[in-house]
Amino acid sequence: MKTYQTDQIKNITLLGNSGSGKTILGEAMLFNGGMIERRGTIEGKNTTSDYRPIEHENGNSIFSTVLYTEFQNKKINILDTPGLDDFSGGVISSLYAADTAVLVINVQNGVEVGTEIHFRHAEKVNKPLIIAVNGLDHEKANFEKSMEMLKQRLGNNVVIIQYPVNEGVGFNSIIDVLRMKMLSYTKDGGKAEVLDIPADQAAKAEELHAALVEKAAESDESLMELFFSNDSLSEEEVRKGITKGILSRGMFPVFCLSAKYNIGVDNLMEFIISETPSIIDLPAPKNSKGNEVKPNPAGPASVYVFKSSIEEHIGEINYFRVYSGKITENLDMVNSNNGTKERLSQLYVCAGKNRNRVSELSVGDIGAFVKLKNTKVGHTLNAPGNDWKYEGVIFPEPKYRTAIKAQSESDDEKLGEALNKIHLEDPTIIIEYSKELKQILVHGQGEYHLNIMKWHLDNIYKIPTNFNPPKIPYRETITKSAQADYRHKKQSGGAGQFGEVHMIIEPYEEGSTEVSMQKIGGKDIKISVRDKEVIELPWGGKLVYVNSIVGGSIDARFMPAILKGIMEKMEVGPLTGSYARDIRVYVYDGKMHPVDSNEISFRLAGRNAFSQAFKNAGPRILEPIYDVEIMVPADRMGDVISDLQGRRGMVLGMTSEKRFEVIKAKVPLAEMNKYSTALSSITGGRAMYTMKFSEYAQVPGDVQDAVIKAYTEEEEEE
Ligand SMILES: Nc1nc2c(ncn2[C@@H]2O[C@H](COP(=O)(O)OP(=O)(O)O)[C@@H](O)[C@H]2O)c(=O)[nH]1
Ligand SMILES: [Mg+2]
Repeated sequence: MKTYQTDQIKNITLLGNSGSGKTILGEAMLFNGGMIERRGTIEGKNTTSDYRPIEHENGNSIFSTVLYTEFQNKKINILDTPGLDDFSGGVISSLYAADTAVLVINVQNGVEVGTEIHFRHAEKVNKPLIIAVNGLDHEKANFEKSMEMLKQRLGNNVVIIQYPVNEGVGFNSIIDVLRMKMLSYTKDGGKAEVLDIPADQAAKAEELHAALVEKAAESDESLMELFFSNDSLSEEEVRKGITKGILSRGMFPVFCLSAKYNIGVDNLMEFIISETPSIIDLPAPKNSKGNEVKPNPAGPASVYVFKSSIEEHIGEINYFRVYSGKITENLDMVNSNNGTKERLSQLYVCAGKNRNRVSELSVGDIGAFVKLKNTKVGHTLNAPGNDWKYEGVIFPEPKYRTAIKAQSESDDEKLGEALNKIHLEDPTIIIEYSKELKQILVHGQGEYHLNIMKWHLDNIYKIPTNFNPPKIPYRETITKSAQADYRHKKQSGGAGQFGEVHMIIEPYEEGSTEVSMQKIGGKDIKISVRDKEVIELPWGGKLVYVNSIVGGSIDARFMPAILKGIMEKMEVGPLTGSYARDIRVYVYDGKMHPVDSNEISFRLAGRNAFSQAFKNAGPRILEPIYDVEIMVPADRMGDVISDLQGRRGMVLGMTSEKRFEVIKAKVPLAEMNKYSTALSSITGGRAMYTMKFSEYAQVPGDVQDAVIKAYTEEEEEE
């Protein structure tokens, strides 16, 4: 296979709502490049991109797919993405690997939920974007309405390069106001016949041409001056302006397509080859040293793995993009994430599940390797002697969770392995083995996302599982001071046991200090701090352990045993068995026996004294609170806020951004169960949200009662 040089390579990602025709467009691009002999269809389950069993089952894309094609002796790498927001991981990593996003619009519907969401993803990473209005052959095609919606929702940088002459059934002609030509297709599509603009279209074409020229001029000062002095620009000058406009996201040009009939696709490919940015034009990525890595063919070899997958008969495949130098077969590289040496024994370029062996890849190109030992998505490989790492793909935080259990215990180990593989292929599925909750938790982007995962467990891995409600990691703490004495004594037969501990416990707050006098039950107890230990608890919060023994009533050598006893109770809180936190303990008095005192005795005395004191110290249950940020269209804001209030949420603020409102709130995790599904039904799928752990807070009294009741019932059952 031919080696393409950096200036011969363009990387695009296809974005857009589910059903807009991304996969079919990718198929047409492969066909036009001579990569495939006939175009597959969704219904025929034979497209290059949707090759996985779940995609055949569902009739749409679930994973992102790497494709490539050739056009005019240049290479276009294409990343086809899933349209549903639950699978945004594939969209985000594809945006990372691509230089330009092609936003596909279903012209029957115009701007849909997924259109807006994908547009936001591209906006977030400042990715240049062009628009392909697809499906113009459809009887319900409505280009005018789609344009109106595009301008209204995506703004005035949307500018027409093409419009359809005869949308609807029989659609075959497009006016291109950049070239000022008409593109006409036969019923087989493919290559356009380039004709003069017919008289009846001249006025409209002129008007749109003028608008395009003006927009192109805006992107460059010298073009603007030329435009003012000559009142027009040459096609070459307009193209220069468009290229600049796309690069700065000052322009989102619109093209016309029927991907199904392969109409307009050749022209779009030509435009991508000639006008969209390549790796050379885009801001260089930064390495771990904060230095820009210029796309230098003579530089040290460096690649970033943006996607991993597991394929039948082959195993793990890693897809990478070359950031510097030249990648050749049998090159020795070092994984800078874990220091492993890797030899690139086999190098491929991929179109779906089809792989072609290559011997060399240039900067900017996308390829794949197999059989690496320790390299996974997110890793960087460098020529030996270099330890660059890139900032990398930032996947969205999980926002939906469930507990999972194999139906048969004998599948437990197999389930663990399968879940690890699933995470490798889709980093937005996160597996957590919670010792605390005694559950395996699976975190993802939504209910549908996890149902698809379950489909894979059932059908591919053949492991029947059940989803269960995830438990909440509650915490326990106290709200006031309390005192307890406990004597542990066993003196019947054999060696005796004796230990007596007097302690006071109080709530610990960050920055607070020990007090010298405690008033307990009307009695003043003097405290003199001799020693203290601040323990950072592994589950969050602190325990402060204060030794204020006076007159040697307990030997210092027994203090660790008392602490051990306290910690046993901190790990299994007295209310619900949850971890306890934020408590200060003063051990201020006690008694020893000259013969019978030992560590065990003091451990038990410490544990029981602590437990008693805890119960009298106004114990409270704490629950995890999450910071939730919701982007919502203005007309649905009221509904979303009242729903949040029903979830014990506290709305902190609202701000307006370009095309939507942003609500910030704090919501208990216990109330966020199935939120993605609920939000979607309130807003017709038009909202997006993120959630992130914020802090622990006390639960209201009625919730506390309910939680304790549920815990007690569960304990009784066991
Ligand atoms: N009429 C018509 N149907 C199309 C066109 N492009 C795609 N489709 C159909 O729309 C459906 C969804 O297409 P697909 O490529 O899977 O959309 P994706 O979800 O964006 O990848 C399929 O049934 C396609 O056959 C088009 O240009 N015209
Ligand atoms: Mg698709």
